[in-house]
Amino acid sequence: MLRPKDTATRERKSLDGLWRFALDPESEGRGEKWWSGALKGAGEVAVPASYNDLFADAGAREHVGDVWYQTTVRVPTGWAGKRIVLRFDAATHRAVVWVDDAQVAEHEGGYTPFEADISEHVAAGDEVRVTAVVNNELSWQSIPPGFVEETEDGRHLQYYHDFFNYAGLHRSVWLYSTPRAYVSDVTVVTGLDGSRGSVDYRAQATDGEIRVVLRDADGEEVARADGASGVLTVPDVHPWKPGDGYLYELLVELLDGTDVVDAYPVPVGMRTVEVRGTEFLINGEPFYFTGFGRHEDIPVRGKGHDDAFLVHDMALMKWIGANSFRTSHYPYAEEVLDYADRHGIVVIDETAAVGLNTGLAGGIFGGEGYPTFSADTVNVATQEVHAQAIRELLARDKNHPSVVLWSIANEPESDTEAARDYFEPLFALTRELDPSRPVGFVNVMLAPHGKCLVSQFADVLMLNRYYGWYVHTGDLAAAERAWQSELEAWAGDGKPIIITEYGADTVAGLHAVVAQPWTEEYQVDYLDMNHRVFDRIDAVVGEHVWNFADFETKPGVFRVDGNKKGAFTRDRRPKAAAHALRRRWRQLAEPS
Ligand code: BDP
Repeated sequence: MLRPKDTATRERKSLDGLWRFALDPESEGRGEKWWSGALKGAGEVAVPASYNDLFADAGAREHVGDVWYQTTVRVPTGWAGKRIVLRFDAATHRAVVWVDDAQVAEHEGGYTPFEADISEHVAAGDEVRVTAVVNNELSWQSIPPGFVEETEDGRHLQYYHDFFNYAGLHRSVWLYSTPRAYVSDVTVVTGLDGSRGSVDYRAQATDGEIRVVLRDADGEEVARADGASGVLTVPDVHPWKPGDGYLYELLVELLDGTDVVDAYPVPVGMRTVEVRGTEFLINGEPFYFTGFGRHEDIPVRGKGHDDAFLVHDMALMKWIGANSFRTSHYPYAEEVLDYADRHGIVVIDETAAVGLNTGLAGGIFGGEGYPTFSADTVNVATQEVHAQAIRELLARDKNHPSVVLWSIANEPESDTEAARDYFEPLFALTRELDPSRPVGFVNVMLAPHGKCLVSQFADVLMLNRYYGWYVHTGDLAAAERAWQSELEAWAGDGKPIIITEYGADTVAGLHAVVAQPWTEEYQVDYLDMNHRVFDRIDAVVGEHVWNFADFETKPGVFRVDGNKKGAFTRDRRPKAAAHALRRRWRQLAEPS
Protein backbone atom coordinates (compact mmCIF):
# COMPACT_ATOMS: atom_id res chain seq x y z
CA MET A 1 0.00 0.00 0.00
CA LEU A 2 1.51 3.32 -1.10
CA ARG A 3 2.05 6.05 1.49
CA PRO A 4 0.46 9.43 0.85
CA LYS A 5 3.06 11.75 -0.71
CA ASP A 6 3.19 15.18 -2.26
CA THR A 7 4.25 14.61 -5.86
CA ALA A 8 3.88 16.46 -9.15
CA THR A 9 0.38 14.96 -9.40
CA ARG A 10 -0.67 14.38 -5.78
CA GLU A 11 -1.24 16.44 -2.66
CA ARG A 12 -1.88 15.58 0.95
CA LYS A 13 -3.29 17.35 3.95
CA SER A 14 -2.56 16.25 7.50
CA LEU A 15 -5.48 15.88 9.90
CA ASP A 16 -3.15 15.68 12.91
CA GLY A 17 -3.83 17.94 15.87
CA LEU A 18 -6.64 18.15 18.39
CA TRP A 19 -9.77 16.12 17.68
CA ARG A 20 -13.03 16.00 19.65
CA PHE A 21 -13.11 12.90 21.84
CA ALA A 22 -15.53 10.86 23.90
CA LEU A 23 -15.21 7.62 25.83
CA ASP A 24 -18.16 5.32 25.33
CA PRO A 25 -18.21 3.24 28.53
CA GLU A 26 -21.80 2.10 28.04
CA SER A 27 -21.33 1.26 24.35
CA GLU A 28 -24.09 3.61 23.30
CA GLY A 29 -22.44 5.42 20.42
CA ARG A 30 -23.04 2.95 17.62
CA GLY A 31 -26.73 2.54 18.50
CA GLU A 32 -27.22 6.28 18.93
CA LYS A 33 -25.25 7.10 15.78
CA TRP A 34 -22.75 9.44 17.37
CA TRP A 35 -21.17 10.00 13.96
CA SER A 36 -24.31 11.76 12.70
CA GLY A 37 -23.61 15.06 14.47
CA ALA A 38 -21.10 16.87 16.63
CA LEU A 39 -19.78 14.59 19.38
CA LYS A 40 -21.36 15.37 22.73
CA GLY A 41 -19.16 16.77 25.47
CA ALA A 42 -16.14 18.99 25.21
CA GLY A 43 -13.44 16.33 25.33
CA GLU A 44 -10.39 16.85 23.18
CA VAL A 45 -7.60 14.46 22.32
CA ALA A 46 -4.25 14.70 20.56
CA VAL A 47 -3.70 12.85 17.29
CA PRO A 48 -1.36 11.03 17.06
CA ALA A 49 -1.26 9.66 20.63
CA SER A 50 -2.62 6.90 22.79
CA TYR A 51 -5.54 8.36 24.69
CA ASN A 52 -4.85 6.37 27.87
CA ASP A 53 -2.38 8.65 29.65
CA LEU A 54 -3.53 12.03 28.36
CA PHE A 55 -6.23 12.58 30.94
CA ALA A 56 -5.86 12.49 34.70
CA ASP A 57 -8.50 9.81 34.78
CA ALA A 58 -8.57 6.09 35.56
CA GLY A 59 -11.64 5.78 33.34
CA ALA A 60 -9.59 6.71 30.29
CA ARG A 61 -6.50 4.75 31.26
CA GLU A 62 -8.36 1.54 31.97
CA HIS A 63 -11.16 1.96 29.46
CA VAL A 64 -12.33 -1.18 27.66
CA GLY A 65 -14.43 -0.71 24.54
CA ASP A 66 -15.20 2.09 22.09
CA VAL A 67 -13.88 5.63 22.04
CA TRP A 68 -14.95 8.28 19.53
CA TYR A 69 -12.77 10.70 17.60
CA GLN A 70 -14.09 13.50 15.45
CA THR A 71 -12.72 16.40 13.45
CA THR A 72 -13.75 18.59 10.57
CA VAL A 73 -11.63 19.19 7.51
CA ARG A 74 -12.03 21.31 4.41
CA VAL A 75 -11.29 19.57 1.14
CA PRO A 76 -8.90 21.88 -0.76
CA THR A 77 -10.61 23.69 -3.61
CA GLY A 78 -7.78 22.71 -5.93
CA TRP A 79 -8.79 19.06 -5.65
CA ALA A 80 -11.79 19.38 -7.99
CA GLY A 81 -11.90 16.40 -10.34
CA LYS A 82 -9.37 14.45 -8.27
CA ARG A 83 -9.68 11.14 -6.53
CA ILE A 84 -9.85 11.94 -2.79
CA VAL A 85 -8.69 9.46 -0.18
CA LEU A 86 -8.91 9.41 3.60
CA ARG A 87 -6.12 7.42 5.20
CA PHE A 88 -5.41 6.35 8.78
CA ASP A 89 -1.81 5.27 9.36
CA ALA A 90 -3.06 3.20 12.33
CA ALA A 91 -6.08 2.82 14.64
CA THR A 92 -5.46 0.49 17.55
CA HIS A 93 -6.93 -2.13 17.50
CA ARG A 94 -9.81 -1.56 15.08
CA ALA A 95 -11.96 1.24 13.77
CA VAL A 96 -14.99 2.24 11.78
CA VAL A 97 -14.87 5.59 9.98
CA TRP A 98 -17.59 7.89 8.73
CA VAL A 99 -17.39 10.95 6.52
CA ASP A 100 -20.43 13.04 7.44
CA ASP A 101 -23.16 10.36 7.56
CA ALA A 102 -21.56 7.81 5.27
CA GLN A 103 -19.56 4.89 6.62
CA VAL A 104 -16.42 4.75 4.48
CA ALA A 105 -14.01 2.35 6.17
CA GLU A 106 -13.73 -0.46 8.66
CA HIS A 107 -10.43 -2.01 9.68
CA GLU A 108 -9.17 -4.74 11.98
CA GLY A 109 -5.60 -4.65 13.36
CA GLY A 110 -3.98 -1.84 15.25
CA TYR A 111 -0.66 -1.28 13.51
CA THR A 112 -1.22 -1.22 9.76
CA PRO A 113 -2.78 1.52 7.67
CA PHE A 114 -6.14 1.60 5.94
CA GLU A 115 -7.81 4.05 3.64
CA ALA A 116 -11.03 4.85 1.82
CA ASP A 117 -11.68 6.49 -1.52
CA ILE A 118 -14.18 9.16 -0.46
CA SER A 119 -14.48 10.90 -3.84
CA GLU A 120 -18.17 10.02 -4.03
CA HIS A 121 -18.89 11.56 -0.64
CA VAL A 122 -17.09 14.90 -0.80
CA ALA A 123 -16.48 17.73 -3.22
CA ALA A 124 -13.55 20.12 -3.43
CA GLY A 125 -14.17 23.09 -1.15
CA ASP A 126 -16.55 21.17 1.17
CA GLU A 127 -16.08 21.12 4.91
CA VAL A 128 -16.70 17.56 6.08
CA ARG A 129 -17.00 15.79 9.42
CA VAL A 130 -14.71 12.82 9.97
CA THR A 131 -15.69 10.49 12.82
CA ALA A 132 -13.89 7.33 13.89
CA VAL A 133 -14.91 4.86 16.55
CA VAL A 134 -11.82 3.09 17.81
CA ASN A 135 -12.07 -0.08 19.83
CA ASN A 136 -9.32 -1.52 22.08
CA GLU A 137 -10.80 -4.91 22.93
CA LEU A 138 -8.82 -8.06 22.36
CA SER A 139 -10.34 -11.45 21.75
CA TRP A 140 -9.16 -14.93 20.88
CA GLN A 141 -9.71 -13.91 17.28
CA SER A 142 -7.68 -10.70 17.37
CA ILE A 143 -3.95 -10.24 16.75
CA PRO A 144 -2.69 -9.88 19.44
CA PRO A 145 -5.18 -12.07 21.33
CA GLY A 146 -6.75 -11.47 24.73
CA PHE A 147 -10.20 -11.54 26.26
CA VAL A 148 -12.61 -9.31 28.10
CA GLU A 149 -13.59 -10.44 31.57
CA GLU A 150 -16.96 -9.26 32.86
CA THR A 151 -16.65 -8.66 36.59
CA GLU A 152 -18.82 -7.05 39.26
CA ASP A 153 -16.80 -3.87 38.81
CA GLY A 154 -17.01 -3.75 35.07
CA ARG A 155 -15.13 -5.07 32.10
CA HIS A 156 -11.43 -5.90 32.33
CA LEU A 157 -9.11 -6.77 29.51
CA GLN A 158 -6.80 -9.77 29.92
CA TYR A 159 -3.92 -10.42 27.59
CA TYR A 160 -0.77 -12.49 27.34
CA HIS A 161 1.72 -9.85 26.34
CA ASP A 162 3.98 -7.76 28.51
CA PHE A 163 3.22 -4.20 27.43
CA PHE A 164 0.38 -1.87 28.23
CA ASN A 165 -2.60 -2.09 25.89
CA TYR A 166 -2.31 1.49 24.65
CA ALA A 167 -4.99 2.42 22.13
CA GLY A 168 -6.28 5.19 19.93
CA LEU A 169 -5.12 6.94 16.78
CA HIS A 170 -1.41 6.29 17.20
CA ARG A 171 -0.28 7.62 13.86
CA SER A 172 -1.11 10.35 11.39
CA VAL A 173 -4.40 10.76 9.56
CA TRP A 174 -4.33 12.11 6.01
CA LEU A 175 -6.59 13.42 3.36
CA TYR A 176 -4.89 13.10 0.01
CA SER A 177 -5.58 13.46 -3.65
CA THR A 178 -4.52 11.46 -6.66
CA PRO A 179 -5.55 11.84 -10.26
CA ARG A 180 -8.55 9.69 -11.26
CA ALA A 181 -6.13 7.48 -13.16
CA TYR A 182 -3.40 6.57 -10.74
CA VAL A 183 -0.56 4.30 -9.73
CA SER A 184 -1.91 1.98 -7.04
CA ASP A 185 1.08 -0.16 -6.08
CA VAL A 186 4.78 -0.64 -6.76
CA THR A 187 7.01 -3.56 -5.77
CA VAL A 188 10.79 -3.54 -6.08
CA VAL A 189 13.28 -6.33 -5.50
CA THR A 190 16.93 -5.48 -5.87
CA GLY A 191 19.94 -7.56 -6.84
CA LEU A 192 23.71 -7.11 -6.89
CA ASP A 193 26.19 -8.77 -9.20
CA GLY A 194 29.68 -7.49 -8.66
CA SER A 195 29.55 -3.75 -9.29
CA ARG A 196 26.20 -4.04 -11.10
CA GLY A 197 22.88 -3.49 -9.39
CA SER A 198 19.43 -4.45 -10.60
CA VAL A 199 15.92 -3.37 -9.73
CA ASP A 200 13.18 -5.79 -10.59
CA TYR A 201 10.05 -3.64 -10.50
CA ARG A 202 6.33 -4.21 -10.85
CA ALA A 203 3.80 -1.37 -10.94
CA GLN A 204 0.03 -1.48 -10.76
CA ALA A 205 -2.15 1.26 -12.06
CA THR A 206 -5.49 2.04 -13.62
CA ASP A 207 -5.42 2.05 -17.44
CA GLY A 208 -2.44 3.65 -19.14
CA GLU A 209 1.19 3.09 -19.98
CA ILE A 210 3.87 2.99 -17.30
CA ARG A 211 7.31 4.57 -17.49
CA VAL A 212 9.91 4.28 -14.75
CA VAL A 213 12.99 6.41 -14.22
CA LEU A 214 15.69 5.56 -11.70
CA ARG A 215 17.79 8.40 -10.30
CA ASP A 216 20.72 8.31 -7.93
CA ALA A 217 20.96 10.35 -4.73
CA ASP A 218 22.23 13.35 -6.71
CA GLY A 219 19.19 13.25 -8.95
CA GLU A 220 21.13 11.91 -11.95
CA GLU A 221 19.19 9.49 -14.11
CA VAL A 222 20.83 6.07 -14.13
CA ALA A 223 18.21 3.92 -15.88
CA ARG A 224 14.74 4.04 -17.38
CA ALA A 225 12.23 1.65 -18.87
CA ASP A 226 8.73 1.47 -20.28
CA GLY A 227 6.20 -1.07 -19.10
CA ALA A 228 4.46 -2.13 -15.91
CA SER A 229 7.25 -4.51 -15.00
CA GLY A 230 10.84 -5.10 -15.89
CA VAL A 231 14.41 -5.09 -14.69
CA LEU A 232 16.60 -1.99 -14.56
CA THR A 233 20.34 -2.35 -14.30
CA VAL A 234 22.82 0.08 -12.82
CA PRO A 235 26.42 -0.52 -13.89
CA ASP A 236 28.34 1.21 -11.10
CA VAL A 237 26.00 0.72 -8.22
CA HIS A 238 26.25 2.33 -4.80
CA PRO A 239 24.76 -0.43 -2.65
CA TRP A 240 22.59 0.16 0.41
CA LYS A 241 24.37 -1.33 3.37
CA PRO A 242 24.34 -1.28 7.15
CA GLY A 243 25.62 2.13 8.21
CA ASP A 244 25.29 3.55 4.69
CA GLY A 245 21.65 4.11 3.75
CA TYR A 246 22.28 5.11 0.15
CA LEU A 247 18.97 5.44 -1.69
CA TYR A 248 18.08 5.71 -5.34
CA GLU A 249 14.63 6.91 -6.32
CA LEU A 250 12.40 5.07 -8.73
CA LEU A 251 9.87 7.47 -10.22
CA VAL A 252 6.86 5.57 -11.53
CA GLU A 253 4.84 7.53 -14.06
CA LEU A 254 1.45 6.72 -15.51
CA LEU A 255 1.11 8.09 -19.03
CA ASP A 256 -1.76 9.05 -21.27
CA GLY A 257 0.00 9.35 -24.59
CA THR A 258 2.91 11.60 -23.71
CA ASP A 259 1.12 13.27 -20.78
CA VAL A 260 2.20 12.27 -17.27
CA VAL A 261 -1.08 11.54 -15.49
CA ASP A 262 0.32 10.34 -12.16
CA ALA A 263 3.80 10.23 -10.66
CA TYR A 264 4.89 8.34 -7.57
CA PRO A 265 8.48 8.04 -6.28
CA VAL A 266 9.74 5.00 -4.39
CA PRO A 267 13.08 5.10 -2.54
CA VAL A 268 15.19 2.11 -3.54
CA GLY A 269 18.12 0.73 -1.59
CA MET A 270 20.13 -1.76 -3.63
CA ARG A 271 21.01 -4.68 -1.45
CA THR A 272 20.66 -8.41 -1.17
CA VAL A 273 19.82 -10.60 1.80
CA GLU A 274 20.62 -14.28 2.02
CA VAL A 275 20.95 -17.05 4.55
CA ARG A 276 23.85 -19.39 3.81
CA GLY A 277 24.53 -22.15 6.31
CA THR A 278 24.79 -20.46 9.67
CA GLU A 279 25.52 -17.07 8.14
CA PHE A 280 23.22 -14.10 7.58
CA LEU A 281 24.51 -12.25 4.53
CA ILE A 282 23.78 -8.68 3.48
CA ASN A 283 25.27 -7.97 0.05
CA GLY A 284 27.06 -11.28 0.31
CA GLU A 285 28.88 -10.33 3.51
CA PRO A 286 28.26 -11.85 6.93
CA PHE A 287 26.25 -9.49 9.10
CA TYR A 288 26.20 -9.53 12.92
CA PHE A 289 23.14 -7.83 14.45
CA THR A 290 23.76 -5.58 17.45
CA GLY A 291 20.92 -3.65 18.98
CA PHE A 292 17.61 -4.07 20.69
CA GLY A 293 14.09 -5.27 20.78
CA ARG A 294 12.21 -2.01 21.22
CA HIS A 295 8.75 -0.67 21.89
CA GLU A 296 6.81 2.30 20.67
CA ASP A 297 6.43 3.68 24.17
CA ILE A 298 6.98 7.12 25.61
CA PRO A 299 5.59 9.04 28.57
CA VAL A 300 2.21 10.74 28.06
CA ARG A 301 1.97 9.86 24.37
CA GLY A 302 2.08 6.09 24.93
CA LYS A 303 2.33 4.48 21.51
CA GLY A 304 1.67 7.69 19.60
CA HIS A 305 4.34 8.30 17.00
CA ASP A 306 6.62 11.22 17.83
CA ASP A 307 9.29 12.49 15.40
CA ALA A 308 11.35 14.06 18.21
CA PHE A 309 11.64 10.71 20.00
CA LEU A 310 12.36 8.99 16.68
CA VAL A 311 15.35 11.25 16.04
CA HIS A 312 16.50 11.04 19.65
CA ASP A 313 16.15 7.25 19.94
CA MET A 314 18.03 6.73 16.70
CA ALA A 315 20.75 9.10 17.92
CA LEU A 316 21.03 6.96 21.06
CA MET A 317 21.15 3.81 18.92
CA LYS A 318 24.06 5.32 17.01
CA TRP A 319 25.76 6.49 20.19
CA ILE A 320 25.60 3.00 21.64
CA GLY A 321 26.82 1.32 18.45
CA ALA A 322 23.61 -0.54 17.59
CA ASN A 323 23.23 -1.43 13.93
CA SER A 324 19.74 -2.94 14.05
CA PHE A 325 16.49 -3.45 15.94
CA ARG A 326 13.36 -5.59 15.88
CA THR A 327 9.94 -3.98 15.68
CA SER A 328 8.87 -5.94 18.75
CA HIS A 329 5.96 -6.66 18.96
CA TYR A 330 4.03 -5.03 16.11
CA PRO A 331 4.68 -3.09 12.91
CA TYR A 332 6.11 0.35 13.77
CA ALA A 333 5.19 3.69 12.24
CA GLU A 334 6.33 4.02 8.64
CA GLU A 335 8.36 7.09 9.59
CA VAL A 336 10.59 4.74 11.61
CA LEU A 337 11.28 2.44 8.65
CA ASP A 338 11.87 5.38 6.31
CA TYR A 339 14.42 6.69 8.80
CA ALA A 340 16.09 3.27 9.01
CA ASP A 341 16.26 3.15 5.19
CA ARG A 342 17.95 6.54 5.02
CA HIS A 343 20.44 5.80 7.79
CA GLY A 344 21.38 2.22 7.01
CA ILE A 345 19.79 0.72 10.12
CA VAL A 346 18.83 -2.95 9.80
CA VAL A 347 15.32 -4.02 10.82
CA ILE A 348 13.63 -7.27 11.75
CA ASP A 349 9.99 -6.53 10.99
CA GLU A 350 7.42 -8.22 13.22
CA THR A 351 3.66 -8.72 13.07
CA ALA A 352 1.49 -7.98 16.11
CA ALA A 353 1.17 -11.71 16.81
CA VAL A 354 2.41 -11.60 20.38
CA GLY A 355 0.96 -13.60 23.26
CA LEU A 356 -0.33 -16.62 21.34
CA ASN A 357 0.78 -18.53 24.36
CA THR A 358 -1.36 -19.17 27.41
CA GLY A 359 1.69 -20.68 29.14
CA LEU A 360 2.94 -17.15 29.58
CA ALA A 361 1.08 -14.58 31.59
CA GLY A 362 2.34 -11.20 30.47
CA GLY A 363 5.86 -12.38 29.87
CA ILE A 364 5.96 -14.24 33.16
CA PHE A 365 5.79 -17.97 33.45
CA GLY A 366 2.61 -19.52 34.74
CA GLY A 367 -0.40 -20.60 32.72
CA GLU A 368 -3.96 -19.61 33.42
CA GLY A 369 -5.76 -22.77 32.49
CA TYR A 370 -6.68 -22.05 28.87
CA PRO A 371 -5.25 -24.09 26.01
CA THR A 372 -3.54 -21.82 23.47
CA PHE A 373 -4.93 -23.56 20.42
CA SER A 374 -8.50 -24.87 20.57
CA ALA A 375 -11.87 -24.29 18.95
CA ASP A 376 -12.64 -21.69 21.64
CA THR A 377 -9.26 -19.95 21.87
CA VAL A 378 -6.70 -19.43 19.09
CA ASN A 379 -8.39 -21.20 16.16
CA VAL A 380 -8.76 -21.15 12.37
CA ALA A 381 -10.49 -17.78 12.49
CA THR A 382 -7.50 -16.37 14.44
CA GLN A 383 -5.20 -17.93 11.89
CA GLU A 384 -6.98 -16.04 9.12
CA VAL A 385 -6.70 -12.75 11.05
CA HIS A 386 -3.01 -13.55 11.54
CA ALA A 387 -2.64 -14.28 7.80
CA GLN A 388 -4.24 -10.93 7.04
CA ALA A 389 -1.84 -9.23 9.47
CA ILE A 390 1.06 -10.81 7.52
CA ARG A 391 -0.43 -9.68 4.19
CA GLU A 392 -0.85 -6.12 5.44
CA LEU A 393 2.64 -5.95 6.94
CA LEU A 394 4.28 -7.19 3.77
CA ALA A 395 2.13 -4.98 1.54
CA ARG A 396 3.19 -1.97 3.59
CA ASP A 397 6.88 -2.73 4.15
CA LYS A 398 8.00 -4.83 1.16
CA ASN A 399 10.04 -2.04 -0.44
CA HIS A 400 12.11 -1.04 2.60
CA PRO A 401 15.77 -1.98 2.16
CA SER A 402 16.20 -1.77 5.94
CA VAL A 403 13.84 -4.73 6.43
CA VAL A 404 15.93 -7.89 6.06
CA LEU A 405 13.88 -10.48 7.92
CA TRP A 406 10.19 -11.07 8.71
CA SER A 407 9.18 -12.20 12.18
CA ILE A 408 5.68 -13.62 11.97
CA ALA A 409 5.15 -14.02 15.74
CA ASN A 410 6.75 -13.43 19.11
CA GLU A 411 6.95 -16.28 21.62
CA PRO A 412 3.93 -18.27 20.52
CA GLU A 413 3.37 -21.73 21.92
CA SER A 414 5.53 -23.78 19.57
CA ASP A 415 6.03 -27.17 21.19
CA THR A 416 2.70 -28.74 20.25
CA GLU A 417 1.32 -30.29 17.08
CA ALA A 418 -1.46 -27.72 17.12
CA ALA A 419 1.18 -24.99 16.97
CA ARG A 420 2.98 -26.70 14.12
CA ASP A 421 -0.26 -27.02 12.12
CA TYR A 422 -1.17 -23.41 12.84
CA PHE A 423 2.19 -21.99 11.73
CA GLU A 424 3.16 -24.10 8.74
CA PRO A 425 0.71 -22.37 6.35
CA LEU A 426 1.63 -18.93 7.72
CA PHE A 427 5.29 -19.52 6.84
CA ALA A 428 4.23 -20.67 3.36
CA LEU A 429 2.08 -17.57 2.92
CA THR A 430 4.91 -15.23 3.94
CA ARG A 431 7.33 -16.87 1.52
CA GLU A 432 4.81 -16.80 -1.28
CA LEU A 433 4.20 -13.08 -0.74
CA ASP A 434 7.91 -12.26 -0.46
CA PRO A 435 10.39 -14.82 -1.74
CA SER A 436 13.19 -12.24 -1.39
CA ARG A 437 13.56 -12.21 2.40
CA PRO A 438 14.12 -14.88 5.04
CA VAL A 439 11.28 -15.66 7.42
CA GLY A 440 11.31 -16.59 11.08
CA PHE A 441 9.45 -16.35 14.34
CA VAL A 442 10.69 -15.69 17.85
CA ASN A 443 11.03 -18.80 20.00
CA VAL A 444 10.21 -18.81 23.71
CA MET A 445 12.17 -20.44 26.50
CA LEU A 446 9.25 -22.83 27.16
CA ALA A 447 9.96 -24.52 23.81
CA PRO A 448 13.70 -25.30 23.97
CA HIS A 449 15.74 -27.14 21.40
CA GLY A 450 14.36 -30.60 20.75
CA LYS A 451 10.85 -29.57 21.81
CA CYS A 452 10.05 -26.75 19.42
CA LEU A 453 8.06 -28.00 16.44
CA VAL A 454 7.87 -24.68 14.58
CA SER A 455 11.57 -23.77 14.20
CA GLN A 456 11.87 -26.31 11.38
CA PHE A 457 9.98 -23.81 9.15
CA ALA A 458 12.25 -20.85 9.95
CA ASP A 459 15.22 -19.67 7.88
CA VAL A 460 16.76 -18.01 10.90
CA LEU A 461 16.41 -19.07 14.54
CA MET A 462 15.36 -16.20 16.78
CA LEU A 463 15.63 -17.02 20.48
CA ASN A 464 14.46 -15.10 23.55
CA ARG A 465 16.29 -16.37 26.63
CA TYR A 466 16.50 -15.14 30.20
CA TYR A 467 19.13 -17.39 31.78
CA GLY A 468 20.19 -15.53 34.90
CA TRP A 469 16.91 -13.67 35.14
CA TYR A 470 13.75 -15.79 35.05
CA VAL A 471 15.79 -18.95 35.60
CA HIS A 472 18.98 -19.25 37.64
CA THR A 473 18.06 -15.84 39.00
CA GLY A 474 21.13 -14.26 40.53
CA ASP A 475 23.30 -17.29 39.72
CA LEU A 476 25.21 -16.30 36.61
CA ALA A 477 27.62 -19.25 36.75
CA ALA A 478 24.79 -21.79 36.56
CA ALA A 479 23.04 -19.63 33.99
CA GLU A 480 26.13 -19.57 31.80
CA ARG A 481 26.43 -23.37 31.79
CA ALA A 482 22.76 -23.92 31.03
CA TRP A 483 22.66 -21.28 28.32
CA GLN A 484 25.79 -22.55 26.63
CA SER A 485 24.45 -26.08 26.49
CA GLU A 486 21.08 -25.00 25.05
CA LEU A 487 22.70 -22.76 22.46
CA GLU A 488 25.10 -25.49 21.35
CA ALA A 489 22.10 -27.70 20.67
CA TRP A 490 20.44 -25.02 18.54
CA ALA A 491 23.71 -24.40 16.69
CA GLY A 492 23.59 -28.05 15.62
CA ASP A 493 20.57 -27.22 13.43
CA GLY A 494 22.90 -25.44 11.00
CA LYS A 495 20.89 -22.21 10.83
CA PRO A 496 21.92 -18.71 11.85
CA ILE A 497 20.80 -17.77 15.36
CA ILE A 498 19.83 -14.28 16.49
CA ILE A 499 19.34 -13.80 20.21
CA THR A 500 16.28 -11.58 19.91
CA GLU A 501 15.86 -11.05 23.66
CA TYR A 502 18.07 -11.30 26.72
CA GLY A 503 17.78 -8.88 29.59
CA ALA A 504 17.48 -8.21 33.29
CA ASP A 505 15.13 -5.78 35.02
CA THR A 506 17.17 -2.96 36.49
CA VAL A 507 16.09 -0.02 38.59
CA ALA A 508 18.18 2.95 37.49
CA GLY A 509 20.21 4.20 40.45
CA LEU A 510 20.07 0.95 42.42
CA HIS A 511 23.58 -0.23 43.20
CA ALA A 512 25.34 -3.00 45.12
CA VAL A 513 28.96 -3.97 45.71
CA VAL A 514 28.05 -7.62 45.27
CA ALA A 515 25.83 -7.53 42.19
CA GLN A 516 22.21 -8.40 42.97
CA PRO A 517 19.29 -8.73 40.58
CA TRP A 518 17.62 -5.34 39.92
CA THR A 519 20.88 -3.41 40.37
CA GLU A 520 22.79 -1.70 37.58
CA GLU A 521 25.82 -3.87 38.37
CA TYR A 522 23.84 -7.05 37.88
CA GLN A 523 22.52 -5.92 34.51
CA VAL A 524 26.11 -5.35 33.36
CA ASP A 525 27.30 -8.73 34.68
CA TYR A 526 24.27 -10.45 33.19
CA LEU A 527 24.96 -8.98 29.75
CA ASP A 528 28.68 -9.87 30.02
CA MET A 529 27.80 -13.47 30.80
CA ASN A 530 25.51 -13.63 27.76
CA HIS A 531 28.18 -12.14 25.54
CA ARG A 532 30.74 -14.72 26.66
CA VAL A 533 28.32 -17.45 25.60
CA PHE A 534 27.49 -15.81 22.24
CA ASP A 535 31.16 -15.31 21.43
CA ARG A 536 31.81 -19.02 21.85
CA ILE A 537 29.16 -20.06 19.31
CA ASP A 538 29.73 -19.30 15.63
CA ALA A 539 26.11 -19.77 14.62
CA VAL A 540 25.11 -16.76 16.74
CA VAL A 541 24.82 -13.91 14.24
CA GLY A 542 23.21 -11.31 16.41
CA GLU A 543 22.34 -9.98 19.84
CA HIS A 544 19.32 -7.81 20.60
CA VAL A 545 19.12 -6.79 24.22
CA TRP A 546 15.67 -6.62 25.75
CA ASN A 547 14.90 -3.69 25.79
CA PHE A 548 16.14 -0.40 24.38
CA ALA A 549 14.28 1.52 27.10
CA ASP A 550 12.06 0.84 30.11
CA PHE A 551 8.43 0.65 29.07
CA GLU A 552 4.91 0.61 30.43
CA THR A 553 3.14 -2.65 31.22
CA LYS A 554 -0.04 -3.64 32.94
CA PRO A 555 0.42 -3.80 36.71
CA GLY A 556 1.78 -6.98 38.28
CA VAL A 557 3.94 -8.21 41.10
CA PHE A 558 6.84 -8.74 38.69
CA ARG A 559 6.70 -5.19 37.38
CA VAL A 560 7.75 -2.00 39.16
CA ASP A 561 6.22 0.90 37.28
CA GLY A 562 6.57 -1.14 34.10
CA ASN A 563 9.25 -3.33 32.62
CA LYS A 564 12.71 -2.18 33.66
CA LYS A 565 14.91 -4.16 31.30
CA GLY A 566 15.85 -1.04 29.34
CA ALA A 567 19.45 -0.08 28.69
CA PHE A 568 17.92 3.40 28.96
CA THR A 569 15.21 4.56 31.31
CA ARG A 570 11.82 5.47 29.90
CA ASP A 571 13.01 9.08 29.64
CA ARG A 572 16.10 7.86 27.80
CA ARG A 573 18.84 8.21 30.40
CA PRO A 574 21.59 5.57 30.12
CA LYS A 575 21.99 2.92 32.79
CA ALA A 576 25.47 1.50 33.41
CA ALA A 577 24.57 -1.25 30.93
CA ALA A 578 24.24 1.30 28.15
CA HIS A 579 27.88 2.31 28.62
CA ALA A 580 28.95 -1.34 28.75
CA LEU A 581 27.05 -2.15 25.56
CA ARG A 582 28.58 0.87 23.89
CA ARG A 583 32.06 -0.41 24.63
CA ARG A 584 31.28 -3.88 23.26
CA TRP A 585 29.35 -2.86 20.16
CA ARG A 586 31.80 -0.19 19.11
CA GLN A 587 34.58 -2.71 19.49
CA LEU A 588 32.64 -5.27 17.41
CA ALA A 589 32.02 -2.65 14.72
CA GLU A 590 35.63 -1.52 14.55
CA PRO A 591 37.97 -4.06 16.11
CA SER A 592 41.23 -2.30 16.93
C1 BDP B 1 9.48 -11.98 26.73
C2 BDP B 1 8.60 -11.14 25.83
C3 BDP B 1 8.69 -9.65 26.09
C4 BDP B 1 8.74 -9.40 27.58
C5 BDP B 1 9.99 -10.04 28.13
C6 BDP B 1 10.14 -9.81 29.65
O1 BDP B 1 8.85 -11.41 24.46
O2 BDP B 1 7.59 -9.01 25.48
O3 BDP B 1 8.65 -8.05 27.90
O4 BDP B 1 9.94 -11.42 27.91
O5 BDP B 1 9.67 -10.63 30.41
O6 BDP B 1 8.71 -13.02 27.18
O7 BDP B 1 10.71 -8.79 30.02
